[in-house]
Amino acid sequence: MKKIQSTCNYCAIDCNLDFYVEDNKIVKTVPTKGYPVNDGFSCIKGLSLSKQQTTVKPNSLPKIRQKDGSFKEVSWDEAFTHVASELNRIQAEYGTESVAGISTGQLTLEEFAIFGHVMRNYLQTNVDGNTRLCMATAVVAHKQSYGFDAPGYTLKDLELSDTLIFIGSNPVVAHPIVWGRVRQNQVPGHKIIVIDPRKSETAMNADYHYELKPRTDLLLLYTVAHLLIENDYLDHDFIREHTEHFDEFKDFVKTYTLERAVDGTGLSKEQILELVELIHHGKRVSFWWTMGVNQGYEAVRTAQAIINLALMTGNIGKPGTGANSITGQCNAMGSRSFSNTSVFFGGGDFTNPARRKRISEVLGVPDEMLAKKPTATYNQIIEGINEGRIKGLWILCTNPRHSWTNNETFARAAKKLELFVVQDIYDTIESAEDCTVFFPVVPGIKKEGTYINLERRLSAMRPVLKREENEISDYEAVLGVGKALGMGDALKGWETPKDCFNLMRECSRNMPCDFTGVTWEALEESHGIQWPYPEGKEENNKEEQRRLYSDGQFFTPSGKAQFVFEEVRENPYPPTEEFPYVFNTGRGSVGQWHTQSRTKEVKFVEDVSVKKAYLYMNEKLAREHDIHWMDEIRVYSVNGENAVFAVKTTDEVPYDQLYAPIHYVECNKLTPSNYDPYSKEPNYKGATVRFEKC
Ligand SMILES: Nc1nc2c(c(=O)[nH]1)N[C@H]1C(S)=C(S)[C@@H](COP(=O)(O)OP(=O)(O)OC[C@H]3O[C@@H](n4cnc5c(=O)[nH]c(N)nc54)[C@H](O)[C@@H]3O)O[C@H]1N2
Ligand SMILES: Nc1nc2c(c(=O)[nH]1)N[C@H]1C(S)=C(S)[C@@H](COP(=O)(O)OP(=O)(O)OC[C@H]3O[C@@H](n4cnc5c(=O)[nH]c(N)nc54)[C@H](O)[C@@H]3O)O[C@H]1N2
Ligand code: SF4
Ligand SMILES: [Mo]
Repeated sequence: MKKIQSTCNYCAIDCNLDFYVEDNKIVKTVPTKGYPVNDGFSCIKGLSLSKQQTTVKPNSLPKIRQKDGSFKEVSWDEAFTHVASELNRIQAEYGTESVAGISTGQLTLEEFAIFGHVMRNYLQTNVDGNTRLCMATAVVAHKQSYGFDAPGYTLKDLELSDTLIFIGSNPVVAHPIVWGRVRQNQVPGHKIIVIDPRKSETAMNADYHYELKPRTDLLLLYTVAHLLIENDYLDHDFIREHTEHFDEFKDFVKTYTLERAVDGTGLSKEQILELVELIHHGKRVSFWWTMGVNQGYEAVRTAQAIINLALMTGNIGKPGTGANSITGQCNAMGSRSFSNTSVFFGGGDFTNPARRKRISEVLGVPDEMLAKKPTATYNQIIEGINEGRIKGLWILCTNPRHSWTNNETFARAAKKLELFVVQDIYDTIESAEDCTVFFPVVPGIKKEGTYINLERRLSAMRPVLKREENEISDYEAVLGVGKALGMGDALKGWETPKDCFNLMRECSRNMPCDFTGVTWEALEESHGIQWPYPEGKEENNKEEQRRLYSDGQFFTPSGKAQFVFEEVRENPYPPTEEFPYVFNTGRGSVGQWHTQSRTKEVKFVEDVSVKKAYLYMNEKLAREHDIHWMDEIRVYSVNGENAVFAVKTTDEVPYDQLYAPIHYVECNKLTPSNYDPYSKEPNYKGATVRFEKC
């Protein structure tokens, strides 16, 4: 029996697991002991990775749709030639930007890097990622406030903090290892505080739950800032030495009075004052935010309002502190700096001449071949298809027919495409229904590459199982199309994932995410390595759990963090007589993963999962409408669509909200085409609806 250590490719924790293999079958999966992230623990999804060995069809070949609508299986070479010639044809006929890609935060660093090289550099077109649906808000907030997209914390901070504040974050369900680390917190009297408009599983386990009205976080956070200032609960030295624009911020928050916040958030005066005191009395206060913050119409400013609280109280860069964005997908952190979508590989602007020169040298291609501007955003790509400007789309490792906001707009778009390549490990996903080409690729357990987790830790994915005939990886599929496009020397140095890793490593040199001290081999069987880890400075970075900003230095030109703020906006979808209920959406259970393509295969999960779309409704509201457990209702959304859901009644969701798990395609039928103005992340948790009993 062989033991192979690899990385779980579901959530952003990136647990490491030891796979025991016999006759090319996984016989046992054991969470890696001593691994600094999950140390011998994991959740059901990681433990069930082995289940995918039987469900992905062996020996499958790519398929091309024929004129009569049927599919024909072809060789990989034929498929590569077909896709390359269609990409060329469409660009020649309709213009360079008439083809686009949608990438992901769930592939390896090397896979989305090569996709970025082929599409963004060589074809000079647009590729956005499903990370737009998830982390874009945190990225923009970090860049503006810190000067680089660099979350500073390490998971150890969860154990060292005496005041942990979770805002729009439900780790009990979504990040079980984060919650496990909270449970290991030994600081006497430590307090867990949750800000969430419903009693989430995390709120149920917290010491304090502030059940504010949906979408009123920014108002609350500015008010808290105002009260901290009024009471002089500030770290003046930190503000003076390490931040800019505090005085303007101080003036700005003056109008955010307690009365205004009580009225807007629905919290009581006492609750808001209590929260202010909790922050003040904490010696090590940490703020943790996830999708309740990122997915909103004023999301970037809300994330920055959290950062502002940490800055003004000096709760940053020290053990157990920080304004900490929790990442969603296994390699969302990697995709943010290495997918070539909104920044160059390793970070830096497409318009910076020095950065262009450096990247062109490392990649060995002329400057003209490098991407010239950040990508068109996800919503612009879908709109572009629906408006007839984009005719070709290639998606990999994401299922937008289900997950995209107002998802009927994607369904319409898919039907308009002349070329629609879907690259996935299942041909049964909703997005594949209208594809013109399907690329079946192997799952994580059969491939190699690098992941970066939520605390900037690189870890190695290594093949656990050998591949069968015709089985290829995402990397090889993209490389195959690149070669068929005639990229020639532009693919020199990209031959294998390891070669690509070395290119990316060079691209990171002297950037905040510098990992030039990490080698492909050193990552294997390792404890993972957090960036930064520059070559020649390995000695300084020996500690296994490191945080950024301990010297108070940020990545802005002045080295100081920025207070960024703006007046609260009007809610685009306030509850009205016609649409009185807020349609809140999010994760349903620890076992279910997004669009369920993968976790449907796991018997332990499937056996306890509801088979049809459902939502949670307050008991009193249900009684008033004579609705009983699992009765069906039709829900009408402000976006003009409607869908049927079964009802689970509960007191954990307030009277004026419905909570729908995202694991059913009906959920995003009802979410709006509405985005944060800066990050363009969808306002997924803010639609309003009405309903009637079926
Ligand atoms: N089991 C499982 N785990 C997962 C995933 C999965 O699909 N399944 N997905 C992974 C991914 S990619 C991500 S991004 C993360 C997401 O992780 P989380 O963001 O923690 O999960 P969500 O359920 O989307 O949303 C968190 C909370 O936001 C709250 N919320 C809604 N509106 C508001 C508001 O206006 N203000 C505040 N303060 N809160 C609000 C919701 O009630 C919900 O409890 O989970 C990751 N982990
Ligand atoms: N209403 C609402 N909608 C949301 C959210 C919300 O909170 N509310 N959350 C949003 C967030 S945060 C996210 S991250 C998105 C997630 O949305 P998606 O990315 O669309 O969801 P997944 O189901 O993770 O899709 C991943 C796909 O990759 C495939 N896959 C798995 N492994 C591999 C592989 O190795 N190679 C390839 N090529 N394919 C593979 C899977 O079969 C699956 O089809 O959903 C977003 N949608
Ligand atoms: S899904 Fe997340 S918490 Fe669960 S095993 Fe995988 S990495 Fe760990
Ligand atoms: Mo996500």
